[in-house]
Amino acid sequence: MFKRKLIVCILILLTAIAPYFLRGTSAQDQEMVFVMAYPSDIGEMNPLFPRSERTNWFLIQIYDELIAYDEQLKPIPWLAESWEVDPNGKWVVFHIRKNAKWHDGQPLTGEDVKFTFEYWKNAPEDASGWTILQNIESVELVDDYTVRINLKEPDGFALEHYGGYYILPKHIWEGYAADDARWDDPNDKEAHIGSGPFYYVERVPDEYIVLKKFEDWWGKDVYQLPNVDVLRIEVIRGQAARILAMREGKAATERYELWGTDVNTVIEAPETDVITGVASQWDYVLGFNLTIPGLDDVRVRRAIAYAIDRDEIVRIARLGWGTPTWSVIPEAFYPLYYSEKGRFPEHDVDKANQILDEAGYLDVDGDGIREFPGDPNKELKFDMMVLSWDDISVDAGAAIAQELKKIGIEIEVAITDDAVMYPALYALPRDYRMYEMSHGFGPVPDHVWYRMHSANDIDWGDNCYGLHSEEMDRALDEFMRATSLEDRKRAAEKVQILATELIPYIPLFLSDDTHAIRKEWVNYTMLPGGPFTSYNRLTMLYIYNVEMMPAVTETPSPTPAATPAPAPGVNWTLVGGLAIVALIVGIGIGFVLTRKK
Ligand SMILES: [Ca+2]
Repeated sequence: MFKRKLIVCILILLTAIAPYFLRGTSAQDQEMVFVMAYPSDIGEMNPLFPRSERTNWFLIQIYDELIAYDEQLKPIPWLAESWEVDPNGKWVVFHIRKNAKWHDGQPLTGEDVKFTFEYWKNAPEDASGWTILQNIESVELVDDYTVRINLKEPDGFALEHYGGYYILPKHIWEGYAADDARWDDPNDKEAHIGSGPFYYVERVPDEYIVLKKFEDWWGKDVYQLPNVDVLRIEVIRGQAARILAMREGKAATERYELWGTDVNTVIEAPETDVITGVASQWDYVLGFNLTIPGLDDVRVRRAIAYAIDRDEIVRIARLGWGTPTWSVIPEAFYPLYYSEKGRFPEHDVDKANQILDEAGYLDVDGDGIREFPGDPNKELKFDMMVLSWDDISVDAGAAIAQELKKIGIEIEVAITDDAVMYPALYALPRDYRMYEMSHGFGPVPDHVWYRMHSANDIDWGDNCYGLHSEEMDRALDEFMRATSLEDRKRAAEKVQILATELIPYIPLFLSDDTHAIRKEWVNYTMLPGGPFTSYNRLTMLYIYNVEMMPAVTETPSPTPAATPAPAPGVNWTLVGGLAIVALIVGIGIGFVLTRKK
């Protein structure tokens, strides 16, 4: 009898002190703060008009979409717990979760979803994904939590397309214009109410943004609440400064990849690791304004395509951390849809020069720069915009200028900030000649439609080249409408072949996904595009700081990281905690056995 009481006392005592050990002494009651370093501020907050992937990554924390993606880029349930898709691509039905709430506590229903699609469709044409929405015939509320989207033309990517819009609160935005200034007001907290795993707290433009974990998030029963309590986005200009911030513990990671020169610095630093191993979503391209004399001549663009030496560019701009891309649907990212027949030409300077000679662009005065046919006063000379805070873009631009010099085309590299460059490329009327930078890939290769269909030659549309080709439009329409894999692959091949003939832009390379991260941050999710793409919703649920949370007792990630998380050193607090747990279990088993007797 006495013995049993003693055991019970020990059990109670150990149960009481075990959490203390398991949490870790220094971290007890401390909030887990995750700091993401950005090279530049988000600029806008309106979820209908994100202009950069930086903004999208901010937005996915606050707003839910109907679907998300796993490591194989397969759609997984998100705000929609299930869906049905018409085999003929003419409708998609989403079943919305019944327990979702907005950050102000209001329930989220099918009304909000229907409102979102109608509101977004009626927004100005420069709203993100606007052209896709114009294919909506009607949005039906089947019941309070079931929304059916009926389409005018078939859409083979209907699930991925309509599953990918930020769902907006009707009770806040009904009656306001989609581009109302309220959306972008950092001081108007109600204007940033979403239903996502984090809620908006504060933004000081060009400095920082603070988000906090939403304890009432619907996903707590389906996935889990984020381990992180506070998500802070910190604007830190210059990669050297961001690496320093990481080494000093002021940032956990940064938004973009490391430049080649910094990869080894980060590997060698004791505080940081490099995450790598999946294809990058960053598609570096050389793009042309097709309305500019000279660049409107496909022979000039073809000569440039031959003059490009991708291996050299990857060597110079990426110090080898890159993968040349030969098609507008690169094999490295979309192996399913890549076609050998749609490859851009191999590097061949003689062929490039021959094309220009035959087209009549000759260097009449012998100064090394070619002139226009019959016009000795007009040289083949263009400026090329590159993105100032992206060293990869800047270095690749310099390499391209060297390569084009060899074929008598003079390039002046214009190093510009995004605040100058994006409007020059995307806002009408466009004001650029050539550019070289990266665009982000998404889970499905519909970027070819956005970039090359004439329907997207609109204000802030992705067809910033001004390409108008009936043949390309037809191939792209077939590609988007195909509902069988065979049809879609056939159309994708046609698109790739046409891109090598029309050459609105030249694919250059994907940078390898090289992310710097402080070693104590573990359990991120790897999918094509890396742990911090704007369609990777899992990383910010599962990532945690091992020093603050040595033992994850909650459900671990159903989608564990593909790359092994950095191994933590021996944590004696953890060992102590686990020893106590083992002791409790042991004594408990003993207790049960004793009772049985
Ligand atoms: Ca000349």
